[in-house]
Amino acid sequence: MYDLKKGYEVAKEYYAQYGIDVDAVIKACDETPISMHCWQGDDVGGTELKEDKALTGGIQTTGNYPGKARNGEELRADIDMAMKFIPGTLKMNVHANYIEAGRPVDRNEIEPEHYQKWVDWAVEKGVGLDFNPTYFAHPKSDNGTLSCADEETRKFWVEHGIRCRRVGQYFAEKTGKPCVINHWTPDGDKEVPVDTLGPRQRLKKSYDEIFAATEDVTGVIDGIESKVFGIGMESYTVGSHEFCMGYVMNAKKDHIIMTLDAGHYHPTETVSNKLSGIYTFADSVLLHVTRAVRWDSDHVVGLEDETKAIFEELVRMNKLQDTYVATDFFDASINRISAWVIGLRNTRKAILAAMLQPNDKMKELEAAGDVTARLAYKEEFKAAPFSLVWDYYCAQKGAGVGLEWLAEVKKYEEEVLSKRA
Ligand code: RNT
Ligand code: ZN
Repeated sequence: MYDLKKGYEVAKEYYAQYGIDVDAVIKACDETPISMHCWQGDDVGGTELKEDKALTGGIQTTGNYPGKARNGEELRADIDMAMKFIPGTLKMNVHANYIEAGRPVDRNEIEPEHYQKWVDWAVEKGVGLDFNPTYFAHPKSDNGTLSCADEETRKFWVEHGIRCRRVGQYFAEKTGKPCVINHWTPDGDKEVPVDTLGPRQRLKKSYDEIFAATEDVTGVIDGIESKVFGIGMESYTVGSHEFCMGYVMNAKKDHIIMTLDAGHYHPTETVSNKLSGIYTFADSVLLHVTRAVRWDSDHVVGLEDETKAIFEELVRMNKLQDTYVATDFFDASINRISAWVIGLRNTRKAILAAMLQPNDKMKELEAAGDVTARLAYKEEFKAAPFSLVWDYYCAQKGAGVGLEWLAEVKKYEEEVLSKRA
């Protein structure tokens, strides 16, 4: 290992030249919560006690890497392992299908206590809990959920949404931290339907009913997530971007916000480009950080241009503290703990990198019309000694410097994961 302290001192001097206080940046970065998704650990399978655990709803995990968690205990053990190597404030993002009731419980019957094991674990670790209704991977989700034309089915899913908000309140009460709920419905069609309006009107009605029935719920924020298409539903998505944006803006409720998943837009559209337009009208946004490779969210977050651009935008707008940052990916082709570590470390790195820039100086230059200097500054910082700060930060947090985590995760794979059938 090189001299971390020396490296850090050099970096501090480098950034100080541009008026950047590295210690203050590290503190702010460290305090920014990232909500780590539980579903990377078992390919979105969940812990419901039911026979058919097939993943439906137009999402897919690809790969068959051995060692996935088979129950809540294994999943939390794996999460503990991953969290050791992810510096900074974390929350845990639980999906409703990660229920542990000790008996089969259908989605319209879930109760807060069915998630007690997550609550106990979170309280012990001092992390907050977020939640997600699971409007997919269920026999009643095949012909639509909240937008379903069959009234009985639609009501079933409305009840699920209602119960999820009550679970969210319970999480908030027990952890003392707000619970961010993300509502994503897979509803869509392989062909363009003749009636494209009806399903959207029903989806609106369902959300209205969920929120009306739970007006007393406190401590919960609700993201509404849109999507461009799902596998098998390529031509029409009920909860499109326009629909979800319209719903949120029209709801005019502080707790109802937009969820922007980096993998849910056309290939040339970017979330980084949408943020300031939305923040002109909204006070808060929920982010699903993922790596958009052609479709959706199954690739581990990379420290790549779009990930960096998202956080640069948020930092430069001074909106990072108003944004709920959550990860969303599910790669089954590599060691799943490594997937978490790589993706979450990259998310944290992107936050740190965005803060370690002369953002005020660049704003000044831009305001003064010096577009030449603006470009010069932007480009210069792409080669700044970022990793010296990152390594030091990881060391301080005991999160493993560089690739130190890899050997430990491999050891865990050998000792624990490989023994799982
Ligand atoms: C799917 C959405 C959604 C899911 C999770 C598992 O396209 O991105 O957020 O990934 O609910
Ligand atoms: Zn998502």
